[in-house]
Amino acid sequence: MQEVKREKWGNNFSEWFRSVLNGAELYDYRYPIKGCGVWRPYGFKLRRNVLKIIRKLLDETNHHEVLLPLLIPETLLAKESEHVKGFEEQVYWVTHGGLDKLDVKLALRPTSETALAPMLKLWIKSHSDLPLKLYQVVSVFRYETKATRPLIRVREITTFKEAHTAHATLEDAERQVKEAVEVYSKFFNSLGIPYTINLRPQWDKFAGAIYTIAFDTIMPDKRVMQIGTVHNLGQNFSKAFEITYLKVDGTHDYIWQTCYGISERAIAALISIHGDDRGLIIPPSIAPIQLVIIPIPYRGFEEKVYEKSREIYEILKKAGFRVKLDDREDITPGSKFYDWELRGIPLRIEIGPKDLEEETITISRRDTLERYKYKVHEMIEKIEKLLEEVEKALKKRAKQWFKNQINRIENLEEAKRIFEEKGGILEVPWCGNDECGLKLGEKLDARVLGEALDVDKYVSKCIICGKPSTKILRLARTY
Ligand code: PR8
Repeated sequence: MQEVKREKWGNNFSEWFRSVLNGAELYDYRYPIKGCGVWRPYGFKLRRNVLKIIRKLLDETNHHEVLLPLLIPETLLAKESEHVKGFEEQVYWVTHGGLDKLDVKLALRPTSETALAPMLKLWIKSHSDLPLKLYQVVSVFRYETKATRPLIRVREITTFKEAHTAHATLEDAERQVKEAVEVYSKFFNSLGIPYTINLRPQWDKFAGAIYTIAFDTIMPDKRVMQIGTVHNLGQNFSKAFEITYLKVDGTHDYIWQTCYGISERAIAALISIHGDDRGLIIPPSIAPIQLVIIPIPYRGFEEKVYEKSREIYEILKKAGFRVKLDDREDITPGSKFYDWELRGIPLRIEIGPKDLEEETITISRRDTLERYKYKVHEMIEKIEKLLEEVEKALKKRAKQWFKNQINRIENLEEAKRIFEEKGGILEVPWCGNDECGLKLGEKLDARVLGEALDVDKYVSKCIICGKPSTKILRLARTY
């Protein structure tokens, strides 16, 4: 039995990640603009399957897909003062149309709150127009000054799924925040990406929001990546843009808003969390190719082996599997194994002379490298079951690994030691005071992820000031 190794994956993650993106032909980061990459056919198919899930979840909860312009005039972008302050260092500007200098500079959207606002003002008249739940999947541009990395921190975010909602009351906006958290939880669950849910500290909220809730996952190098955020915007934008609606009692009020977004970071997490030293392992439910058939020709049996392989391919395709027959004749089966392992195809089917004789197929699992033999007449049922098993096993392994990277500690010295040694997420009892959070962040040279929202009530003493505490604060080194 071959061994599943995760040494390169864990110890040299950056290099592993780049070599997998290139080797598996997912995403090419050699485009001559920093922070921009190209989705290649295989990566694009994976991206499409991931987007299918989020679109379904949003459509089912009464969100409607729209498409807003890429350009935002400076006058609009600058209307909400916190928002523009937060983004001013990250905006790309269009200053010319051909040879003419533009009267008003145009921003390449870094996000679309201010593009949508003047339209909401036109569309929303009365309480019967609310709630309004919209989303789009587009490119946004951010001139990131921290180190850029393919998919993880890009300057053209090509897979920005942003949702924007409008409500009659604060309560309804709060309900929407809960719904968004639920939608994202389901989304990440279906990709098998484990996460924690954290209320970001006030100093780290979205520019223009009253608060931000974030989904944070842990990457193989034990550093934390923010993979989704839900923001309650209160009435900040509606006041700046004067978006009001007619209430039932005949008076007017400003609308309440929320917004939430994910990006290709979800795909980066998916790729990273399930991989191993041989490359990707894609969960069967979203794998562009679930099964690859590799003929093993032996002298004298070549034609028969290829013929049988084609026959099996047709049967499996008809049964609804996403299957690929690799019948390239100029490449050895060994190199084909390597190719498809790197691309993370969940199951490999080999067909050799022995299989011809015995009316069988030989199957190998990508996640555990275990091998099985099935009779052809029962293979459909067996493969269905095996795909389900792989899906479950991947999710379980990811969850287990994730759990092991979270350390809850009540003593400051021990917290320091464990955090230095193990990285990952540190959980400590916390009085709720920002100052204590900041102090601890400085002591550990870590980022404060915020208050854990996905834990049970916890009575203890604040690790910094010693006052009674009921909250858990999370910290980590982050991307
Ligand atoms: C909003 N407005 O914009 P957010 N590369 C890859 N992914 C990124 C990058 C980047 N440079 N920057 C952010 N993300 C709100 C909500 C509309 C939608 C990802 O929120 O600025 C992060 O996972 O928090 C982030 O959580 C998400 O986009 C939303 O961005």
